[in-house]
Amino acid sequence: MKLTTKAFGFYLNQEITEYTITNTNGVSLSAIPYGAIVTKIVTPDKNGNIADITLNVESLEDMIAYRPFYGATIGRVAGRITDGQYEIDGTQVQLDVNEKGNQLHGGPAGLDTKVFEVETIEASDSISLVFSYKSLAGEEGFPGNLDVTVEYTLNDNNEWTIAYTANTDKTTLFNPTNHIYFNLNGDIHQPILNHELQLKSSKHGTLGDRNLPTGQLEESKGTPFDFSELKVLEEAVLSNEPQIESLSGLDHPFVLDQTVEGPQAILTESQSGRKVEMYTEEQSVVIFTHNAEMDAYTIKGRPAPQYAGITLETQALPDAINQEGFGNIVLRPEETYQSKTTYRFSTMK
Ligand code: G6D
Repeated sequence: MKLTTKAFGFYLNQEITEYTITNTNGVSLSAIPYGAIVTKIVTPDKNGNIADITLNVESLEDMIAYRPFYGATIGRVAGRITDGQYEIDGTQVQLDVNEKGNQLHGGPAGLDTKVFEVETIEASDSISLVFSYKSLAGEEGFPGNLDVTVEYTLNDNNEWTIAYTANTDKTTLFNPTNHIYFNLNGDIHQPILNHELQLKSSKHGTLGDRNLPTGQLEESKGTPFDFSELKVLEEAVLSNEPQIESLSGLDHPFVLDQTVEGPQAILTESQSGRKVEMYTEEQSVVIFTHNAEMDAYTIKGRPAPQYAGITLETQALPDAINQEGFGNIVLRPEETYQSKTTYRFSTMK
């Protein structure tokens, strides 16, 4: 195992360092304290050729200017909160809003825009980057001073584990995720439609006005949302199912079966032979297939194309605070939030 660092850029006169953990199999993970953003993950394909299997812009300037959420830590609450409002213990809370009157991904300056402190932990078969940040009461409208740590560990079994811990001094909400986009082709200019996906999920959430969850969970069996067996993404993403066609792809939460063993998700691409298995303690995963070309910025000289990557965003269901039966994202002062998700990288023949 090896840990290296290099200068990545400057933010508010502060140098931002990129940390790279490389294991003995040639798998590496790089991340920066700005937004605890994962800047790349390099893995070998079945022939031993290494490539970055994530989508990201190429500079800190672009991350700041365009806020694409690529690889970023999302919080305090991932996804959309209807009208940026909720009621708790008889009190109405109005959050800062940033998309069509709703709050998306933590608000106008969510955790993905904050500079975290970093500590490193080096063991014989793993290295961890521990990012910590104190989110002050009132930030983005949320009550409570919130101490957050996001720990990334890469080990010699090619497992990347994300461990979140948080404490608050006043009742608040917390439902973080990581917005990593995978492209197992190792080239973001080749769409992910050729990837295959399997999910241990039998229900998905539907979306309505302003992309907000309708509050309905529907059975996926026999629909384009059915990923009970490995299925080529193109079949779902290009389907004319109204929920999918109106968004030009997937942007939906899937409820993970709680009674089964992981991995709860498997993503593969047969030409490279690359495979990602996802294990999580979370109840759901949001699958987003980068449904539009992003031409405001370029990556390797070209706009980020439609279907440049796929996210597996583990979390409690979006808008849980306003939807019956969507799970609990309330964090109280006497509690400690803890949650882990692991992505395991391997190759098939
Ligand atoms: C998320 O669900 C959302 C998308 O709608 C959004 O556009 C993206 O993040 C940036 O996955």
